[in-house]
Formats: sequence, C-alpha cells, structure tokens
Amino acid sequence: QRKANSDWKGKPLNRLNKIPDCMEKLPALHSTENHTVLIKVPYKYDPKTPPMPHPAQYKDGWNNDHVKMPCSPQNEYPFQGKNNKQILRKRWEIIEEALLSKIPGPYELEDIILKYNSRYFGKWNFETLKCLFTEDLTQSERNHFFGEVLPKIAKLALNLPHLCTQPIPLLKKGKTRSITLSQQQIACLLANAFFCTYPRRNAKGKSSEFFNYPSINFNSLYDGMPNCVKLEKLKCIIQYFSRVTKNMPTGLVTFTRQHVGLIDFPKWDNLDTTLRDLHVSAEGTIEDDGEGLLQVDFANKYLGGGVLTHGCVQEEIRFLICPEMIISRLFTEGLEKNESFVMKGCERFSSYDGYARTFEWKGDYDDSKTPRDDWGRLCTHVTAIDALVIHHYDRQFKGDIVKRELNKAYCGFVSLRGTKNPPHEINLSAVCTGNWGCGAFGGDKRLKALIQLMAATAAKRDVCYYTFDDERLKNDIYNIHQYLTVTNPLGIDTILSLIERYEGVLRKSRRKPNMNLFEYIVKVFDGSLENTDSEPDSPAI
Ligand code: AR6
Repeated sequence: QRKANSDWKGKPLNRLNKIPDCMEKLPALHSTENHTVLIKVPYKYDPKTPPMPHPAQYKDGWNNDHVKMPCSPQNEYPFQGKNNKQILRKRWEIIEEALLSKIPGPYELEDIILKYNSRYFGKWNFETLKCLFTEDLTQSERNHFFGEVLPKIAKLALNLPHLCTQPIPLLKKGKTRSITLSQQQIACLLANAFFCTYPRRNAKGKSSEFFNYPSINFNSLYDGMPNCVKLEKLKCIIQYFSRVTKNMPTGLVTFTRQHVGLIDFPKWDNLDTTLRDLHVSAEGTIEDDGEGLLQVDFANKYLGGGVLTHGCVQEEIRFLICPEMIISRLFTEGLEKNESFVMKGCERFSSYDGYARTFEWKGDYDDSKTPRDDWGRLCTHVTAIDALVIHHYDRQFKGDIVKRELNKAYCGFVSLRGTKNPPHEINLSAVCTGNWGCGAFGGDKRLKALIQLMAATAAKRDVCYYTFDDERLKNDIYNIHQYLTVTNPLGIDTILSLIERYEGVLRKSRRKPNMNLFEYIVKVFDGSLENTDSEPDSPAI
C-alpha cells in the first residue's frame, strides 16, 4: 500500500516529465545494424499471445560475436558412455534427456544439473537449494514447485531452439547497441540459466572466454552455506517462474549498451549552465516511486553485481524483483568508464521488505497498471551506471575522479536519440535516483548528489532524489540546490572548481573535515572562511 508522501521539497513530483507522456513517437520496430530484434515484425502488442520469434527456424551463431547457445549443434560435452568410455556428445541431447526425466525434489535437481555439468561434480554444491526445500518451505509449497512449476520451467528451457531462433549478439565494450526480445524469450533464456545450461560460462580464469562478462548460470545461487538472504533470493526467482509459467507475459524488452565517445562528453570546465529542477524526498524508493522516470540502477560494472551470489543491496534487489534484468548478464560485457546500460520494459514480479541482511521476499507484485509503449514494453526505464569504489575519502573530490563520475552519470542520463535533436524539442523524463555510489561503494552523498544534478542538467533532465530516510540529507540537498540556482546562481563550471577547492582544503587539513562540501560552498561566498585555516591559499599555521 503506497502512502501519500508529504515529506518532500522542491518541484512537485507530478510536474516532472514522465513517460509515456513525454515520449517521442516510436518508429516502427525493426532490426537495424545496431539493433537486433529477436521477434517477427511488424509487431503489435497483444495481451493474450506472445510475439512470434524471428526467424521461423533456429539459426546458430557459435562464434565470438554471439551468445554460445546451449542448443547449438556445436555444443559438445564429454559423456560417460558404455564401458565407462568417455565420448563426446551433443550437450543439448544430454540436457534434453535430463530435463525430461522426473525431478521430484532438490536432490534429483542437483543430479540432473550435474549430468551436463559433470566437470563440476564435487565442485558445485546445492546446499542452499536443498535447505530451501527441506527446511524453509512447507511440504505443500515443495510439492507444488516440483509437481507443477518445475516441469513447466523445464519445458520452457527446452523450447529454446524454437523460441530464440536468432543468434543473440554480445553487447561488447566500445559500441552502442540494442537487443529487443520478448518477455517470453527472456523467460526461456532465464529458464536455461536456472538449469545452468549455458556453455563456456562456468570457467573463472583470466584466460577464459567470458572472463569480462558476468556469470549467468544460477549454480552460485544454489551453493554455499545456506543463509537467509540467499533463501529469499531463491523465493524471488521461484515467484518469477511461477508467474510466467502460469501466465506468460507477452510484451517486449529492450536492452541497450550506451557508449559515449570521449569527444562527445560535455566540456565540464566550460559549462556555465545552472542546475535543472529538483524534487527531493526522504520517503520513497526508486522502484516504488519512480514511475515514468528514468530510474537509476546503482550498478556494478558487471551488471547485477552479486545478484547470483551474496550481494543484496540496491542493484541486486532490483534484479531480484525484476528478474528479466538478470538476462542482461548473458550478453553484456563489463562496462567501461564511458558506458552505461539501459533497460526498457522489465516487469516487476515480487514485493520485498528489508535491505541487505534483512531482505525478505514478500509475495507477488502486480505490475499490470504500468502502461506499455507502442513496442509493447512496460514504461519502466532503468539505467545502470557503476560508480567508482571510494577507498580514500579525500580523493573523490579530485578533478579527474569527479569528472569520471560526471561522465559516467552523463552516459546513463543522456538520450542518444535526443542529442541529435535541437534542444527545444527535447522533453526527457526526469532522472530518479538517490545515494548512488554511497553504500557498498563508499562515496560521499553530498558530492554524488551534486555530480548527478550536474550530469542530469547536461543531459537535459530534472532530478527526483530519494534520500532513503535521510531527513537531514533531504534538507541539505534542497538547500544547496536553492542556493546554487536562486540565492547565488552558479554554473556547472564554477561548481566544479568549488569542489576542487574543497579537495584542496581537505588535503591541507589532513583531518576529518569540519564542514561538508555544501557548507563549504556557501561559506566561500559569505566570507566566513576568512580567519580560518580552511582555504588552500591561506598560510599554513
Ligand atoms: N531507492 C532509493 N535509494 C536506495 C535504494 C532504493 N531502492 N536502495 C538503496 N538506496 P548501494 P553503491 C540507497 O550500496 O554504493 C551492488 O553490489 C541507500 O542509501 O546499492 O553504488 C552493486 O552491484 C544505499 O546505501 O550502491 C555494486 O557492486 C545507497 O542508496 C555496488 O553494490 C547506495 O546503494 C554499488 O554500490
């Protein structure tokens, strides 16, 4: 139940640009050089029937530019034949045999997964999976899963050569490129991840083929000492499969790797624009209250971060409640500093409570009220940007580090379509964000808030900021925004130089700062810095 939120400041939420209202009309959907569409076009959203895959027959792409598919005829695997002789067999045939067999419980599920992953016998364990079904869920929940849901997940996985008929390009570094696929195709690909069928994705060494990609097979979710968080993660995954195997969603999703050429970044030192509008609130979360806005994923360079292992903070939680996001890991190489990743149309399936160690799955989430665009995608846009891990507090204020973060946020916020239009035609949705880079990655909240405001301004978007219950931060961000836009309007170039001056102060004082960045900025202008040792140019005492 959503509470009416009165605890906010700045521009009212309902006055921020939102999709679908502010969206440009979409062109007809079709594949182009940089956009692979895995379904048949022309396409029209039909709430009852999933779109047809394209082409009609499976086409293989076992090469360095495409996902190596489990059902590829070239996917071969050593198999213990008669008289204990090792023979090479088509791995898909082993997978088919395994998944068509009866799987009454978690022990058998382990056995079948190891049939076509025999190299990992004795290496992978399934303790968490077993714990879920033997200690956590009730007997009837267990029976329902193994009796009803699992056979359908198996069937969905085995439908791979009929549903995902076109080679899926790898979204490699250095190139802007999109993939559009149906929610049904994603479900099928995820069903394969659930059964750990993806070849070449388990080796970890630096020389392994997919070294610079996130993992995709779910074995890492099943193993390890069972802990509460992993059990809750599995419940989110089970919820997703229970839903899609009962009632397959019929829309589309687009994933885009966004690459900004180094010469295309704003010249931050010469940008005299003042900050765009802000809505800031201590209540609310990005996923619950960011409807129609460009929602930020506080990402890892490997998308999803620890979603399939131990992590359980903002990004992992988002991927667990919207599991379609997990499929990005199948084809997206680690992000570079000038890249972001945009996901349009991922559906939310679960509710949750708690955070990190207290994370708990709280049942179904009905996302059906979210409108769809002309491409049948839910109007939920999420942009993944990976902040820097901050090891030394002072250094994050240094010019080159600040610019790295400005550029990264800009990559996430910029509309590459929009950049070609004259500015007056652009009506982009506001960015919906919060303490990006300031939890697991240890950044300073005030600095990162300012950086995101600057980057959003350069990308022509307003900002909606949720401080995650931090009342003081809410007031501070509101006040500095008022100061920098009304009381003493300053351009981005000047704000940047103030941040660098603050870094000088920190470097000189060599102790915990006695004023934060925002206090410093105001003091520079009200003259109260005089007679203190805080200014970089003042003589050392
Ligand atoms: N809505 C708004 N604010 C939030 C939300 C939410 N749903 N969840 C958390 N916050 P963190 P990072 C606030 O640590 O530092 C993952 O493993 C809350 O104040 O997730 O960028 C990724 O895969 C929280 O402390 O982001 C990366 O590896 C703060 O946002 C790494 O963490 C930061 O959330 C990224 O770490």
